[in-house]
Amino acid sequence: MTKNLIYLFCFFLISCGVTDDVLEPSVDPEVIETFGIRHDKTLWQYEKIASNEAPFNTGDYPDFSSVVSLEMDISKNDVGICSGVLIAPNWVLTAGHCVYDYDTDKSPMAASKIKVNVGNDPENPIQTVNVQQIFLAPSWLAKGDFFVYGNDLCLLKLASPITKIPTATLNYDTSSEKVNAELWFSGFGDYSQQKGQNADVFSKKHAYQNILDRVKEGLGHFISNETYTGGMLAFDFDDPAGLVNTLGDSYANEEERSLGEGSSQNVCLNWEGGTVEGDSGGPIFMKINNKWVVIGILNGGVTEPLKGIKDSGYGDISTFTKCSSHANWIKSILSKN
Ligand SMILES: [Ca+2]
Ligand SMILES: [Ca+2]
Repeated sequence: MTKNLIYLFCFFLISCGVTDDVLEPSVDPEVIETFGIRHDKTLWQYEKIASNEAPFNTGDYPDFSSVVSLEMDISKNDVGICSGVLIAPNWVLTAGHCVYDYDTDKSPMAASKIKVNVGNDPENPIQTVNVQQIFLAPSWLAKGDFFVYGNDLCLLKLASPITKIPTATLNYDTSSEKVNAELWFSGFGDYSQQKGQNADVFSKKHAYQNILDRVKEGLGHFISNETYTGGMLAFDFDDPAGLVNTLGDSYANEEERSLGEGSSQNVCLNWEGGTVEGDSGGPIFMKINNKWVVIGILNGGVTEPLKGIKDSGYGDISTFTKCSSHANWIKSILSKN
């Protein structure tokens, strides 16, 4: 591959003019350093989960085959990487910031710049489909100050249907995302910082679990006399020793506070993980009425929830756009197009 791989990810961009008190981490990060997955597990295990290989092929796990990778021609020398989920044979749901055009400084980019890869390995996709049209959530703007409104969503209408994989079901019920629920996330973010990974090839699909720590509703704002309301979901990446619990400790910076009040357990699940760059647009699944459904799309993360904590390491906080907050918009785009 001759182009650079640029894995897209966003951090909240809040300009508040307030200097936060920054705390030192309570433990030496060197002691518990990791990247995206538990330090005592290996990446191939998380890739196996995402492939629905036995024993991960029962109803205890979502079917991750609806998770697709997005390849964006963002400039002459760069390929952008994002993740998304197939919600109808010709519709992919992803994050709004994934279609930002760095060449023109506008959003969305031309639909012709995006390719959708099906399968677990973007280097060897089982199907590749072009995008016909991009629909940004109506209140989403390209500039970062809208990240906090829970509206970082985008629908891609495909040029031809994807028929080789099942579609995921979206949750439209705004009250069913329960704090403390078990979740699974899946995406194609960049694991080249893991041992044995090659930074010049696409990372494979991976999946991991976590616990929903925050549900933030009613993030309203006005644009052109219209009121729009978004929602956010969030979880933290707990370490096996229970030493770092960023959404459960007493320190919260401005970005973390914008996710609302709440607590978090210091429980590291068997397959706990945190998001990495390029996971943007990937879905979180929650079991509702005995069925795994998509409740959120990865938006990004909180910047340095504790001083010294590394991105995608223990303590990292991932933030998601709450899909049900945008049910009416999603339904209307799918029915009219
Ligand atoms: Ca957690
Ligand atoms: Ca926690």
